Amino acid sequence: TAASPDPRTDCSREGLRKAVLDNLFYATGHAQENAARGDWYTAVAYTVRDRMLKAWVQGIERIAADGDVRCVAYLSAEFLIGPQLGANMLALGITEPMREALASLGQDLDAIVFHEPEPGLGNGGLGRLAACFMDSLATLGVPAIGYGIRYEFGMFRQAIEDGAQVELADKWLRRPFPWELPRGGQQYEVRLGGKTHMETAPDGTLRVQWTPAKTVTACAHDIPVVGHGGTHCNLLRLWRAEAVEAFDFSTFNAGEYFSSVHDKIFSETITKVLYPNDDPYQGKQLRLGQQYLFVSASLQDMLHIHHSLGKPLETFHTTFAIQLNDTHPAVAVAELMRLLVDVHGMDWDTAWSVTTQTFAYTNHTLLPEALEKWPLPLFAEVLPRHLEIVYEINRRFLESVTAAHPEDPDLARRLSLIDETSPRFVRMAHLATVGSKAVNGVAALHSELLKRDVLGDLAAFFPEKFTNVTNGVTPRRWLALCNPALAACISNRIGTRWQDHFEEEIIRLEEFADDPDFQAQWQAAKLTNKQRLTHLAKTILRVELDPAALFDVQVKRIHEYKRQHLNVLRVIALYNRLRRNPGMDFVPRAVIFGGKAAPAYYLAKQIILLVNRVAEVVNTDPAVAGRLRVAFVPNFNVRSGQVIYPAADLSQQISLAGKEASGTGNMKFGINGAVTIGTLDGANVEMRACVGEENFFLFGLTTDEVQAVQRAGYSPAAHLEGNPELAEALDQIRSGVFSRGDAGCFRPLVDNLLHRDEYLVLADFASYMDCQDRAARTYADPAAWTRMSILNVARLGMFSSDRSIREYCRNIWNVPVE
Ligand code: DL6
Repeated sequence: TAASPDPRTDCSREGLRKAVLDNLFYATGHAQENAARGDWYTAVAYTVRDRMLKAWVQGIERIAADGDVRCVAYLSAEFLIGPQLGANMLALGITEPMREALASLGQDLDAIVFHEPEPGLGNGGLGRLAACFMDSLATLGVPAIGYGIRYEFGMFRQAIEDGAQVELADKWLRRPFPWELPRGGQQYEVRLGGKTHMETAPDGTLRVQWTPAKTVTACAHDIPVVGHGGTHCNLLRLWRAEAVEAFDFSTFNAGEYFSSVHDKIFSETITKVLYPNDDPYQGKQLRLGQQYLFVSASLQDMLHIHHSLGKPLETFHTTFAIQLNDTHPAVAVAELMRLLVDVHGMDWDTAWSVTTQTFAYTNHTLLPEALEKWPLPLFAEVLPRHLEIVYEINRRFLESVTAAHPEDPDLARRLSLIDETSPRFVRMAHLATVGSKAVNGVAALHSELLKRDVLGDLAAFFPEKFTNVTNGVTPRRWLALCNPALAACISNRIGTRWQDHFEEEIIRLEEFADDPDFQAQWQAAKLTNKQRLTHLAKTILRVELDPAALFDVQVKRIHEYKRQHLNVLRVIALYNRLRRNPGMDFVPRAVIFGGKAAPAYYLAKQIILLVNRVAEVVNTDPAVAGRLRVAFVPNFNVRSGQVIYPAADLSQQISLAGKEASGTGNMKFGINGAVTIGTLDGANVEMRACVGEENFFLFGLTTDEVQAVQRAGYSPAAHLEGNPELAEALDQIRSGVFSRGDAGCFRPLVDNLLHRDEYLVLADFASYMDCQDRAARTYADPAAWTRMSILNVARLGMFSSDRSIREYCRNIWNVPVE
């Protein structure tokens, strides 16, 4: 007789049913009759996790045992992984049997999946990119470890109270997180503060000794990242800070009960909370501590793995290719030098050669103010030994600069790792560039502008290092999982291979772009998704959307350069048109916003308030009669994104040209069939080239035009003269029409637009309005619009993160990939 299937790996409907019941009882302590939704979630999650463990353990073994294959270590302060259950079932191919198993128990899989709290371990694009990359690495079978921080509180939860953003703590660990395994065996000591001195080593050489002020323990928590098909599993290893000694008995015995746990409190604070970006860096001692903790623990872990392979230390770079995701982990350059030179006694030149063959650095911003730099006194206080190492790297580097370019005596100042303006700073982007063998931007335009402007001097000095890898998103989560209706429609025509061969396969949809049957199915899928979002808007916002309206969506972080206020000005202008002429021919629109503002970013918070106040007026005006609706979806995150992207008809990518590094929301909208209205910024440029200019609504100044306007002296108010719609909208905002009569409410925002307008909102307004009108006219022709929508999806194959990862493997990491 055949052996009975293993109850922990059996993926049949019956096997899953039994396992869920088993876990329900033994993991949650509940019988079926009195289990709540959260208990069912836990039971299903454990059932799925069991089925991942074999591949997981094999993945770890492969990394720890095969020294011939270079392992990718992706160092990122953020991994915005999103809900795990649905994605893991999709990867294992057990969604349908699980759905049936649960249905037989009277449970709805979708409701359980939607119940899952999401670990908000990232701010936005950068952290989500890291998660898409982990998915692609696993799917392509590339051994990889993502190293990051296990924040106890992730990105704040955004509530909207009376139109304004309110920040609430994100207690994502309130219930146990079933997807992680704490690894007691993987703990490393990390030092902070103190001072250094010279000491003679036993071999007679002088060595620097670092006596830290504090030592904390970094503890590993592993999350599996299973590739599509379930055969390959990689690792996300997140570090949590813990006190070396939880409790100081001597202080306790002296009667100082509170002080006895002081150290524990201090240590655990390090990984307590994720910092929102767009905040000034100065004074964030704890943030430098966070960065150093995860970098140091990760490098110690890699050295441990390398050592266990029995390979000599000089070959460390053949075991690991380390990618620095922005500058947040850039202190790794100095830390690897410290570990090799101070701890392992390697000579400086060999250590530098190993270091510079190990690291590569991805830049993610074009905003000069977002380039990370640390005040020297703060850096010296937290990392005294690293500052010495940075000085030594800099001394040698600047010697080579001066030797190569004696004709440019100012070059050393511009390239230096130290910004000498007062107060002095360590320039992390310079440290990352000098210590890496490759530096890349994340879209073609971004990489060009990095070379030309932001890191121009460094790029001229190291031309061979600079390259581009355009971002991508995983078609598993961002199409197959989030949009089952469209995924089914696609698979019915071209099969399911597009899920892991997106670029190759999705293009085959092109031939159906004009097929009436296919168009009807496509429209039906979009309608299903719009109904899903309509339901969400109704339940959480009490806003009635009309699924037949054009769903026009802008979801992303709220920032002046992303220009949500340009979008609002447009809404006000449309509103005025409708009010003036209620009988006009008007394509009904639902304008949907979502996104968080950094808590200290005043103008971004004013923009959120303005959206909500405009919604209040527009949505209740009988003259509008529901033809224009405005909604702000609170707490935009991966989970709500999975509902919002699939429902969009029009994707708003309207940042000022030359400011958005890439954008990845643009790609998520695009592969879900939204047509883009956008500027020539970030990856929009490449997306437009792929889909064809006739399938993209382009407006606005180009990067060069922006620079020319700014050079000539930009006068925002001049744009009001020929544009009464714009003047009227600003006047209404200023006079209190959208602030319940309070004329002072939006004054800072309006004054900023009239007198400064750094992001040229007023300059681009007319072009944006014209383009919006073109989009509305096209939408009124369903066949033409649906054709555009299909062609957008069919031609966006290159924006799969699988393609990005292949490029990293071939051009940067030198790692074999299929
Ligand atoms: O590369 C991922 C993502 C880009 O798509 C966005 O354009 C860019 O704004 C974002 N950058 C950041 C910068 N944070 N820092 N530093 O989040 O990266």
